[in-house]
Amino acid sequence: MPTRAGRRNPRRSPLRRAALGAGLAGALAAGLLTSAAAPATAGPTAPAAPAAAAPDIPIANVKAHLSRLQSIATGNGGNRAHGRPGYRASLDYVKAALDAVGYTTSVQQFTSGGATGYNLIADWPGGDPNQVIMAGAHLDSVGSGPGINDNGSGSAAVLETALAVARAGHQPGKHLRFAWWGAEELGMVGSRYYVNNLSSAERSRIDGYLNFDMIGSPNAGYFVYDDDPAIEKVFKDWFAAKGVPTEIETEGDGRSDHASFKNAGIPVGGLFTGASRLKTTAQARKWGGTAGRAFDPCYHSSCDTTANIDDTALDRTSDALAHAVWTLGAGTAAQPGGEFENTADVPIPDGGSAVESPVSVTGRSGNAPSALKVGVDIRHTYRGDLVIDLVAPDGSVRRLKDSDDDSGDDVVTTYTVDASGETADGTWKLRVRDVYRQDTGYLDGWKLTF
Ligand code: DTR
Ligand code: CA
Ligand code: ZN
Ligand code: ZN
Repeated sequence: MPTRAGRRNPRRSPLRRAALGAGLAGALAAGLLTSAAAPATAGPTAPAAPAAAAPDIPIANVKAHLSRLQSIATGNGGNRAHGRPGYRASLDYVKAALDAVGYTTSVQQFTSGGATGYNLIADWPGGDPNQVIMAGAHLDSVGSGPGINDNGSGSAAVLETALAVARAGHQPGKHLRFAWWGAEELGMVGSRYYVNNLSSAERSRIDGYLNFDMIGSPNAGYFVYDDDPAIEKVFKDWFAAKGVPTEIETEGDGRSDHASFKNAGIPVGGLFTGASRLKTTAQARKWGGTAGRAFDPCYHSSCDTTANIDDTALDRTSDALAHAVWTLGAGTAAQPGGEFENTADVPIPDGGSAVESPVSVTGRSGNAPSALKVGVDIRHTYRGDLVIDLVAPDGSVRRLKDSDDDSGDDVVTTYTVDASGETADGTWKLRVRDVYRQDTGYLDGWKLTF
């Protein structure tokens, strides 16, 4: 085993090394040190955390996205329609915002009406890949206008919720996927293409799809899709808690992208603030606005611009959207927060073979997070001698630290690794090796925090 040539730590006197050796020997004699400690069976030390509450979605951010979509339409012939440059420019805007904050995005291409169409799919790393919650909105407009309420409103609210997930570093039990559909105005073409191209296994992993098409109507009503009861309840309870009455959406079937998922047997839900139907007197009494006037008088018209939005409606529906994503994404059993540690001391052979310290993780469903914390506490007189690896339950190895010339003492730090590809439950190991002679130490303990 190599010995470091001429790079001894000046602070490292023979006396200091001898004292440490005696310390280790003394600890061994007292039975405090074991070579491969039995896996720590300490479960989550934190109480099972209730599902975290969704953050408020800033309406200013949502409206900033609408302004960008308006500019895109203005700069591309006045619309963002399928097959026109304004649509692809809209998709590029949304994709860039998501790529910038760590989403895994993909653009799915299809053809309709002789023109190329595109869906944008954005996966938030982590969560149980076998339990997927999707939220989506069609991004295309009709050819006659910029489509800011129909459906910039849904697109912007879904985008801002996805960005809020990233801002929060949110790690739900389920896997979150967001989608922006092409060619909805031609008959839900993009979403149907997506669902039809899922394998049956992929389809079975989608626990629910939430649709948001026209959620900022200027003469708004508050309609909740009358489809999956559990999803419907999440929305209705949220509005009830805010003192906002809702009605079930009776016209919705087949009228937007949720139909593509419902037809495949996937539970669906969503929100709608109304299109060309007229608001009744009774509805005006409970919601405000104007009776005898369409919920959105600019439906499919050139006047569907940024002026065609009711801020209160869009703020409420955006917050309800985020609430549903946080609530439905939490997973069936609220994931216990959780620290799993092994505090047994393990001596590290000087210039010798690697040692391992196991931790048994239990009680977690699905995969580990994309930001798994690995707390390490090693006492050593020359930390540059040390190579440290995290070994997942399936045996895959992640390098936490390489050897180097750092002559300092000890390694007391927390590493963050993307372990979202690993199942959480199982025996994880910290593997430590001292690759140079003359200095030695021991693993004092280590901890995984989910
Ligand atoms: N077809 C949608 C607008 C629409 C009409 N009724 C509903 C009900 C639920 C969602 C959407 C709609 C469009 O023009 O995009
Ligand atoms: Ca808000
Ligand atoms: Zn439309
Ligand atoms: Zn629409």
